Amino acid sequence: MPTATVSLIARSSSHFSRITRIYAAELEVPYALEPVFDIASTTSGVFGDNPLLRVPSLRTPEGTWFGSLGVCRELARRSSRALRLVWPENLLDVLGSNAQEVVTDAMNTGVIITTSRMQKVPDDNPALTKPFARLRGALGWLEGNLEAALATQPTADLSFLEVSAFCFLTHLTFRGLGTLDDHPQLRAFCARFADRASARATPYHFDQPPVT
Ligand SMILES: N[C@@H](CCC(=O)N[C@@H](CS)C(=O)NCC(=O)O)C(=O)O
Repeated sequence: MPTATVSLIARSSSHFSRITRIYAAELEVPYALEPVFDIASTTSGVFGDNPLLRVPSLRTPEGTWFGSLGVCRELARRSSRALRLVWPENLLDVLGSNAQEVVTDAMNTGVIITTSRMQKVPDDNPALTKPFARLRGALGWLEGNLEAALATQPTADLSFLEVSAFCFLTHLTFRGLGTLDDHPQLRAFCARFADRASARATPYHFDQPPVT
């Protein structure tokens, strides 16, 4: 069993973190998970010195990589597996490019709503009207376009679009931010991706601090 030389500063309940955990599993890069228990902290040290005070970050001997995309790229460089990977900049078709934009923005919108809820802002607060409408719009658009967008991608073993879409859609129901009841295409996509060992190994849950 190879030992981990990198640490993932992340949360098991976070959709951006799950993207990186799925990449690490697919790329077979071992890592030590350093859960961030206090997501509301304003101390950057809690987030691996990420000044944005967000997860995930990847601490390596060379430095710490901030954010899911940068972390996944570094995991790919550290992997000895020759996987064919599709990154956002490889999505040259309008559908693929827009799908990545919709997924990433919707994930950020999920963070806004979740953060507001943590501050006891009710869902019917006018400040959340547009974020919820944006989520509904994203779901409707993805229902009609995600499969076609994925089909425009170059042949690959793994794409950032499919991983981030899976993490976004499954997080939506985990966090009670929305439902896929009226989105059969998206349910089918999630069921398909959920079959991967990397998805099965990274279910959402809330990290529990050690009892002292
Ligand atoms: N651009 C970043 C976004 C990371 C992000 O928003 N992470 C969320 C958790 S899913 C977070 O740290 N939320 C806490 C906060 O925004 O204060 C990425 O791609 O990793």
